[in-house]
Amino acid sequence: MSYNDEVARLLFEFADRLEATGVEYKPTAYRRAAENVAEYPEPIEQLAATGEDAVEEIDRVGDAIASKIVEYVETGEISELEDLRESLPVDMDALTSVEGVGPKTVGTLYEELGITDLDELEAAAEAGEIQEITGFGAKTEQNILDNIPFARQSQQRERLGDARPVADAVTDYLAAHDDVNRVDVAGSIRRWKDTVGDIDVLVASDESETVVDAFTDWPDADDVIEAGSHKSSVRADNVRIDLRVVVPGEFGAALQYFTGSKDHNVTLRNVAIDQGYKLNEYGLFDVSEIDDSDGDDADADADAAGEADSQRVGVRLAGETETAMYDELGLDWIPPELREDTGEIEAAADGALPTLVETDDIRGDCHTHSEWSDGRHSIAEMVAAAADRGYDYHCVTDHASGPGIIESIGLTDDDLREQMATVEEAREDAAIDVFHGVETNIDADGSLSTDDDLLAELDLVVASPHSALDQDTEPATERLCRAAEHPAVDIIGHPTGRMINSREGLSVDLTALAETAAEHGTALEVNANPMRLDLHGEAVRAVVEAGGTVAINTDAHGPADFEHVRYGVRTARRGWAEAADVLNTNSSDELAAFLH
Ligand code: DGT
Ligand code: CA
Ligand code: CA
Ligand code: ZN
Repeated sequence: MSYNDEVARLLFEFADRLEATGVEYKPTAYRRAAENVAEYPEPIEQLAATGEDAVEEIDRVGDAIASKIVEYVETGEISELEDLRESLPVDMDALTSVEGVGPKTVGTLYEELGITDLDELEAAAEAGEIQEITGFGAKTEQNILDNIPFARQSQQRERLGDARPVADAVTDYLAAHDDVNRVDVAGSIRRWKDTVGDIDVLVASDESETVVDAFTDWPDADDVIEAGSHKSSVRADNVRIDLRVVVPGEFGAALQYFTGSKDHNVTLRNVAIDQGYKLNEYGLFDVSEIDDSDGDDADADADAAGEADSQRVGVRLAGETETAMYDELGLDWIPPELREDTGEIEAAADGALPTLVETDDIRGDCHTHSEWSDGRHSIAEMVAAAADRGYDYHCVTDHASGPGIIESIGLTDDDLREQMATVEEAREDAAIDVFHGVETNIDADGSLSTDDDLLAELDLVVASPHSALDQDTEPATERLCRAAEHPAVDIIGHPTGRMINSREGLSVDLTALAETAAEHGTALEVNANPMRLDLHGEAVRAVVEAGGTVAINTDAHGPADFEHVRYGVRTARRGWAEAADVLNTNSSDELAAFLH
């Protein structure tokens, strides 16, 4: 975790704890400051060394917050935060991960019932104690009880967007080591799953102990969980990282094995067995000439050299590269995103794998915000940033006012008409095409927040659900289908409204939605914000199979958010999407044609 992130995290915690004790307004100020600290481009410890005044240069950081930052840099703690922790000794992160439980509720639950963690919360809810508290009722209590399992699970898995930068950092670090021959991630992070249990890292080297030492010495590692001669685990930024070191000649086999998924590996192993081969983490072997083949069951944790040797039997067909592992089995190399045992092995055998969409195929973003709503930059700045990225066009889609949108943020129909002139100005100075749209809201019944005539005038319309996100499947599906059928709607934005690890979102009949959207020429969004990844991969598959279109958008609130596009692309790849399935791989002219 960068130092700035670490400081930001403490400020967020400070805000939560203030709010829990009933303080108003101040928490919001701390959160704003925390966001800016996290985004600040230079290491904050350098500013702190110059003094409080320098720290106050950061937007929205005043003297009270600046002095706490300096205190932290100098002493390693913030005494006021320590006091707050002592007076409210609760696991704030775990408790607030329960949907509907905010810091304020945590404060009340502690005061009234002494609840400090998820187990105690569950016990109190089961015993009916929570509904006895003033301001709480049986319904609230039941909601809490219903949401605890999801919260527990989300405590155990990291969002891809949090883990991936850590994985990039550790692989960069290892790649620079002299004794490291090759390094790659494996496991769910290589498959770009939306959440990961841990980060699996694989290194090819003949000097495993030196590499393990370098790994446990990684400056960003917060603690070492275990260290052996070929394996080690550390924790960094709250994620566990598992390292395995293998000899270069077996790197491809290990990479294939530890990438998984488990289901993919089981089916692949059967393909090998059918051909008289043996497949394991050490290689692919022809065992047809061996009478006494006892190698029918490869043990995942064969760490002892003797046991490993017993797995290296027969004639080695492949092991150094992953491509050769698949090739020797008569299969095309399968992109990791597809390795979920949902037909990819059959497709690889038939030479029928899709040519998956790539980040370089994306030619513009169709869902972005500016300072007109809750973005942080002017329209002209966003357009310039899009042009700098090499995009061919940029779409301005600020929030319309309506259900789920804070009044000060949303644009009324009049605001949107007024915005037209500003977009026109930006267009005149722009090196790329600018489309003027809106992100309007889909109400619980499927109606839209913005006037139909205005929607028809705009270049494009993103319609998204921002309220009533706990609807049942039937009304939720009807709601989104009705929006997809609206003649002015081009894209359904973040269709389920889920927030990974914090809100499940609408449980939609995705096949029905995909078919309706395909029929009406409406694209369904893959929102690339790593908090969302909505639609998820399986849903994208439904869209592709229905012959529909997805749009991979970052929902950028500032230029830095454009970087999230890779998460959207990877998610779309998990749904087997090719460039032709993606709206914004089109040229400006083709996009304009789709929008009409
Ligand atoms: P995660 O970490 O829960 O997000 O998911 P994975 O897929 O990264 O799972 P992990 O870290 O437990 O193991 C990494 C890979 O190693 C997994 O995808 C497949 C492989 N693997 C692990 N254990 C077994 C096993 O018992 N049998 C087989 N065939 N493969 C295994
Ligand atoms: Ca893993
Ligand atoms: Ca693992
Ligand atoms: Zn939205």
